[in-house]
Amino acid sequence: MLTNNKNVLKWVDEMVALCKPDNVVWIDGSEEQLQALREEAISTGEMEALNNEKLPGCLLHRTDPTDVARVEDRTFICSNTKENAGPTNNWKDPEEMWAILEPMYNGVMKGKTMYVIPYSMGPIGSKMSKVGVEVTDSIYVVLNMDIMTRMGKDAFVQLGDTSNDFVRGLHAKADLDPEKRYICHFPEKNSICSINSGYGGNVLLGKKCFALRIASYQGKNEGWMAEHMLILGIENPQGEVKYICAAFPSACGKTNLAMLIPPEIYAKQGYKVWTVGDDIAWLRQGDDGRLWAINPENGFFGVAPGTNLKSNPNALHTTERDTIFTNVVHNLDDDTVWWEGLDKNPPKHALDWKGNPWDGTTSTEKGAHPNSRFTAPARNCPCISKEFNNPQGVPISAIVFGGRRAKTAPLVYQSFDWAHGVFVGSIMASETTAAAAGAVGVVRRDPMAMLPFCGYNMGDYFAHWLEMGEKLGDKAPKIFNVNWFRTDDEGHFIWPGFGDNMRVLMWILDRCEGKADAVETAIGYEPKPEDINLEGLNLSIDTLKELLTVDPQLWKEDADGIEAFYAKFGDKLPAKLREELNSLKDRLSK
Ligand code: GTP
Ligand code: SPV
Ligand code: MN
Repeated sequence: MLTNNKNVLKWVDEMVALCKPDNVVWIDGSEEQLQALREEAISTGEMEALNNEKLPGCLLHRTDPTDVARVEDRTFICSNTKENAGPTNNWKDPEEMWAILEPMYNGVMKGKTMYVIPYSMGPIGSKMSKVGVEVTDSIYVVLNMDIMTRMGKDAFVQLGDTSNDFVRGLHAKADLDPEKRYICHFPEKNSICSINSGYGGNVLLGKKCFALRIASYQGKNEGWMAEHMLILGIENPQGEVKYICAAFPSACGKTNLAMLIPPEIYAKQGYKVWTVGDDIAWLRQGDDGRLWAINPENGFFGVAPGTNLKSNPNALHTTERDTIFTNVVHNLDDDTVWWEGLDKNPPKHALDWKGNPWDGTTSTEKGAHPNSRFTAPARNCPCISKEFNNPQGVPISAIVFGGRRAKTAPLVYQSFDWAHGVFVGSIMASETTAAAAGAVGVVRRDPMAMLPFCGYNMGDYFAHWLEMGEKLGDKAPKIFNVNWFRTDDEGHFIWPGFGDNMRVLMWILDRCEGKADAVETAIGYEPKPEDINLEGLNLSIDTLKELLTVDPQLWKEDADGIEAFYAKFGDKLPAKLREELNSLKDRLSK
């Protein structure tokens, strides 16, 4: 036992009595214990060791082929009332849900070991951090939680001996039956239950389940925010760093933006980019009145396909050691890994993500799953911010929203003010991706990139955003929207994206500092085309102008879509947002 905290001990006893494991192992976080678990997982085939010279400390894992992404239709917010979960979440009464779950958990760990994982979301010692305890029957979960969180006995020090303020997470792989897969959140009880899955976002309960769904609910009650946002710092040649948060839906470019390599024109002047986080931000008003952010995570659970030395060298270098690869190609010639978009040399003698023989030189099937992932420690990242472990976090100058929109949204625009910025976030829409089960490429509303992650009524969530703006007053970050994904008539992306996105971020920071001009349009402020630096880029000013066009017809149609979306919230929709929609319509018809 690693703690004397009676609340923890009592809950773990209850979980043991329910799941009836043969053994219980408390995870202290020591390298010795972790190494023994790695060896055990390798001996049972749960994980495979990779080439220890080329990829030291790296492991490969395959999930069940029916279990490769988050499952939004099996994810529930079991608030005390349906209204508290709101119109965008699946809801079930907590008691009814427990009546379904309890028999499934009863004896589910017979013949197995239960691992008790204490972890901190956020740096140990930070007032912004929060503790969770996850019990699981999966070594894969333990080893991933080690990378993604501050795991082990220090988390119990952070919790203290008497506190009851920890998130209880119960996970069992059971038999991976998709029909019996449940990812359930009980916000009022600080607890999460996950069963019949072994895939990242469904089972690493510190991540989406706690750090977004439960934490967003806690944030509303406690006056802070938990958001699906990256955090990056841009250092100017004088050594000053300004920080930006950006919310994009799953697989829409957060990891890539967070680790971007500055284009030559900026690099040669001495600009640098630093990564604080790539997926989740916890935001709080600081003593100085500004908004401060921490990344509650300790690693990156990143999309593998498309990651290469050109698109994201920092991510690739981050995965060169002590990384877990999930559902990628196994190159049997040298025991390394491969995925689509890594390079133009797919291996000939390989196993695909399902473990079947695969010849990349002839196969027409993809070798890696589109949602294959790497789990890599933040400390490996060549551009990790020196503030990464700062318990205060970093002060935020700008908040950026964005999604995949083939046509409607321009490359970048700025909101008129905070409330209009909340409107801009609330009307976000994006094409769906492989990060969640279901159709890919379908446009849906995804406010603030939080549709799958808001742990309470999204109408109340919008109101909370508006309240935060009132508290922050003139110290509030400026709010922007970007779209890297506009396509031409043949469906090709027009904007080069990746490192070149910094050209847009520079305009954003200039706007925050009052250094750049703007053009007022119906939807917000846009840059003057000449204010986006295109030096060294093979892109004409006319193409840039096209990227900045706002088609009133498309926007009128979009406004109807927003109207329909807003209607779901009934009187939970803040009046302010309806006013913003009406003003947008007025401006569009002028
Ligand atoms: P989650 O981890 O699911 O939350 O995703 P994420 O938002 O971190 O997405 P990520 O950065 O992993 O990018 C996902 C996909 O988008 C990858 O296939 C990238 O290659 C692609 N992508 C990222 N940035 C850009 C960009 O600027 N332009 C284009 N065209 N594609 C991009
Ligand atoms: C996402 O889907 O937004 C992810 C991956 O970051 S998961 O952890 O599976 O949610
Ligand atoms: Mn994500």
